[in-house]
Amino acid sequence: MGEQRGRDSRLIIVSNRLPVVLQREDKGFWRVRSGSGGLVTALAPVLRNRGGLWIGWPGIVQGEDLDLDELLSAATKGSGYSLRPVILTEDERDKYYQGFANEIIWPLFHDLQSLCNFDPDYWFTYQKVNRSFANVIAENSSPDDFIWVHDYHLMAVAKELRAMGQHSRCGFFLHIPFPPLDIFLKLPWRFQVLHDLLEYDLLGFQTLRDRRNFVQCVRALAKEVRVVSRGQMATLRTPHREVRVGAFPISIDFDEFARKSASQEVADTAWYIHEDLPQRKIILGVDRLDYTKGIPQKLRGFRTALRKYSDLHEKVTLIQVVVPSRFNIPKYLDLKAEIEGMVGEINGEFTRSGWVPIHYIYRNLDRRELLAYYRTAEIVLITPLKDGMNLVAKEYCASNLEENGVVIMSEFAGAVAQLQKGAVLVNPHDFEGVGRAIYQSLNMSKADRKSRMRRLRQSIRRHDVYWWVDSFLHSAFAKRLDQFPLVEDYLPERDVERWPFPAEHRVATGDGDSEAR
Ligand code: ADQ
Repeated sequence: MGEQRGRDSRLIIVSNRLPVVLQREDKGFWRVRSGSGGLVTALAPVLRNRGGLWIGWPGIVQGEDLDLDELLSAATKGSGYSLRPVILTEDERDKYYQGFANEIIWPLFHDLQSLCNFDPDYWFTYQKVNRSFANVIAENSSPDDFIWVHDYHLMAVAKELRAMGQHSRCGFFLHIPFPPLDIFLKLPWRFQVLHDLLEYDLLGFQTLRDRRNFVQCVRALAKEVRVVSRGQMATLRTPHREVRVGAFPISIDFDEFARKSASQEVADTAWYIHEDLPQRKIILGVDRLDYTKGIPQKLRGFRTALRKYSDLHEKVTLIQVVVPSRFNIPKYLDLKAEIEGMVGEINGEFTRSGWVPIHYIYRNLDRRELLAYYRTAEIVLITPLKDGMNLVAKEYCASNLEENGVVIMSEFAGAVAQLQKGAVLVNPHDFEGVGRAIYQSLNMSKADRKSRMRRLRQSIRRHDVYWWVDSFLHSAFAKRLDQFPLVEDYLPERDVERWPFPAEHRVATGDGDSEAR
């Protein structure tokens, strides 16, 4: 079907957030910078020069005094694609984003149903906002375009588009896990959500486990659907359409990470980090502040290692980076307090003159610093209770140019399906096991570390983000990324380095100083 479409059909990416963060500064200036997080990291390279469109919420609510169109077009000038905003009211943001997405679907799909707040108002607003997204898509697309919707915030967009009489090809990728039937059944709107998803032409999941969970829910809740499974893909025949369902493990731009990690500025920063911690082996944790990431469990595992193996004292340092996230939700603030309390306790128990066992960093790191930590660390410790994929594991491997690092990873991260042969696997609830894995990894032979890391790097290099995009587009639309039109006058090579945006842009609003434009 894709082949019959016009050659100029564009790729339209739709996600809750646009890949930018807007910040109000002094004197009424607004500042735009590129967003962080797994989705942006993965999709950033994809639209770079394909002339497509990215539709999403810019993160501010209705009523702000700014010229959004001007700001967004300045931000993407020369990037080869454009951004279209979906504006939310404060009430919509609270109930759709913080409510339905982050207080219902996020915990439920990570098997934490006891944390869900099943407020019916959230569901009502979720549908309304999905309709607003569908409206913006309908206004800005033609029937030949390919619409690729991302993540759990937007499960009902295809249904809304169909209701408007729009029949463009629509694919959907879920970045988080899909839960097993007995957990999905807890959702008060389980029939609607499942049927909404069946309005897409392709549904992509991170792992075969997620795909299997989804198909099991369809078998149980949508009896009218016929399931035909064939290898990696399943086909679901509903009374109206054929829906393909597949597993597409998301990845990173491996070569880009490897190249940037090899740069002199990253090497220099890495050298300073080690210089400040002489004779120490560094264990690194990098996680968004989130209860799914298992940060307290990681700290308990580390404490167990220090209690049990006294020869680690004064020889290891855990550098735990926590990226601020969702701080408007009380549970996240509680988690922050819990983590900081534990760091304090562990440091209080073990610190000696010249040795502090945990270095805790609570802020966004810039790319150079992040890569320097990846390059410096002997071990990366990743302990989510459940995770769609986990890109940090892949980024660490891509940056480990010396091929001597060790990945300790939770059995419950989606990345395990791909990385299990090279990583040291742990159950994050088993503190003794985590402690043991730390000890064994620190004592692993050089040859063992090298052969494991080689295997990991080969697999991630082969299945990088471009492979992910191509596999998805091919399954959804019978297209490869390079079949979308190339934009001739996109960024010169030197500016691509600084993608997504050539520089930070500031646009004045009101009477502010406009020279900074
Ligand atoms: P996240 O839950 O955000 O993503 P993850 O996959 O670990 O989780 O990605 C985090 C991203 O943030 C990484 O790309 C990392 O480089 C970046 N980052 C981490 N620390 C940072 C820091 N201190 N400063 C700046 N950037 C930082 C969701 C799902 C995951 C899934 C991804 C992609 O929860 O399971 O892997 O989407 O699908």
